[in-house]
Amino acid sequence: MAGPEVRMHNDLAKWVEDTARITRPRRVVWCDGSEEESARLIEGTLDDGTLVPLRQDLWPHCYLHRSNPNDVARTEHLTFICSDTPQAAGPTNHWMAPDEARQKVGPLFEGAMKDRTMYVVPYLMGPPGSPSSKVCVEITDSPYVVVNMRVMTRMGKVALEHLERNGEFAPGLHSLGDLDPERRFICHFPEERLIWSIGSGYGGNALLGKKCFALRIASNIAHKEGWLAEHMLILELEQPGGQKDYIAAAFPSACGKTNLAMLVSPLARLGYRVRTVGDDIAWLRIGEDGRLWAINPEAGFFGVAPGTNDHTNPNAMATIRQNTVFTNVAMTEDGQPWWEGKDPAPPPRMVDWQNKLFTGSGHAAQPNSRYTTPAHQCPSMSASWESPMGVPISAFIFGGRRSRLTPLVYQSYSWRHGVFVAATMGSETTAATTGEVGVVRRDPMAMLPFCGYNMADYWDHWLDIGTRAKNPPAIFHVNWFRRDSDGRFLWPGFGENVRVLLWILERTAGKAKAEETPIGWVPTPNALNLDGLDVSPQTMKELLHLDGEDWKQELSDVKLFFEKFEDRLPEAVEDERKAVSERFR
Ligand code: OXD
Ligand code: MN
Repeated sequence: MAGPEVRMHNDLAKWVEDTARITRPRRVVWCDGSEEESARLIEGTLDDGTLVPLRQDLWPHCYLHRSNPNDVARTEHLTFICSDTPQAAGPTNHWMAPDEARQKVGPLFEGAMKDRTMYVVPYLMGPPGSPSSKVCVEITDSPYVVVNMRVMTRMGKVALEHLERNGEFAPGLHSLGDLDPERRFICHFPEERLIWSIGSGYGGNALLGKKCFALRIASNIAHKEGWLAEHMLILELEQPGGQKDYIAAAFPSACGKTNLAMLVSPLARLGYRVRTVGDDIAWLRIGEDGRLWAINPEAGFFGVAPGTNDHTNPNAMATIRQNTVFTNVAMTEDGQPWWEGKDPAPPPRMVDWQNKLFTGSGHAAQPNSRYTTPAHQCPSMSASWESPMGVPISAFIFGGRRSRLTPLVYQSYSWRHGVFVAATMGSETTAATTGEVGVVRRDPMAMLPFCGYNMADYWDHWLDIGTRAKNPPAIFHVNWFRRDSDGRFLWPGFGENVRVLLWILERTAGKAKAEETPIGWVPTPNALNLDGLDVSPQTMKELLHLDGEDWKQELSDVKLFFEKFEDRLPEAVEDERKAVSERFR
């Protein structure tokens, strides 16, 4: 039998009925998103051990979940774009024909919810009342997913109210299945705005509003409708006198995105303050003023725990003190969550993420362990974070981990050149992806795993946005991770990154000193405000240095990368590659 099929997404009741007939749950529960419902769900998950209570006097309403050990990360090789043709998905996505997906994955849903409860979770991506917001419905058999969806999205009543108004929703069907990686599939059907996910309970594979809808499906919708769905944080930078500007930034996971979004400015006493609008996803539309206006479609943070502490991200630490679900962290003897880097020394006794006594070898917390926490609890949230029209973006920042190549910061010469810079960004891999750690992976716009259609067409769409927006953001590239010859980081990072943000903002205002180089505008050695910071002129020089030989190597790698896209590669992007190469001759 073929799996559930949805063509028109205006009949919720019918879709739910059809799905229940196929998945055969014990009962069906429609979620309203209320406090009482959440309390009831949590109680049930505490009874069956899905959630473990943490020490409630210190961590009120905080719980720990331990996933199946084989289910701890995004699984790109099992993630498919099921567009009508392979060309529509492009060479950087895994493609499965829609019919094949129906035949291969559909049957896995048959009886998958036997003896389980099927939850119907209506949710809204975007602020209530925003014309940019979208209604989705996730059907899932995981109460853990429901509890997390309530944190990450606006769930229940508010979504149904929106649905009543415009009648359209994007359906997503999720089942834990048997958690066997052999029967794990995350399928996206862009033509139907439909998602099927089976065999995983891990965040991005199971909380369907995030990567599956707000990026893979939404990037398709945005392509058709003329806007952008991006893997970007959004931050507000306030200057002395109160002027507020907004910056959106894209980095591959585990490059400090959440830390940057919640940065505590060491220059606050001078009036330079940073506030958070979003930490992971931005939806951007061209406003009447020709600028790009961004909303954060999410309502919570799904952050990586290891490395988070009072120094690296005090705002995140304050946010997660209550109403937070931790996944795959360790637990101290007295019931507190723990992960590598939380405190200078590990506690004397704890159990690791698999509930085994931690002996000191290996990791106590899984390296990709996470917290889901409500955004409104974050002390640095901007007053505009739920503004229905969004916030106007002055600059885009792209970046990755590069221990040698790229300078601390540089500015592209034009929108077109900026699209090239973003399209060719690369980063050394980390734990959030599966596979080898520490190799350079090209990750255009940090969208490699998230762009739901042909990446070359996506670049073309970016070029088109730049032509249509009369006042688009300036485009920059940063690298907080450059190392010296002994392997030490050259730049202190974290809060000090505000100094780079200030240079960026000054550049958008036509100020701040910069030097013309083959790759773009690079700050002159004393252009950054280093007041009170112990970074020597020699270090600054190293941070801004360009090595011609390294860049030639990089550009030949880029050429190879571009060849994958064959004749779909936009000419303008290829011309930019040639122009940069020419400047290095
Ligand atoms: C994330 C990711 O979880 O990008 O945000 O992996
Ligand atoms: Mn992300």
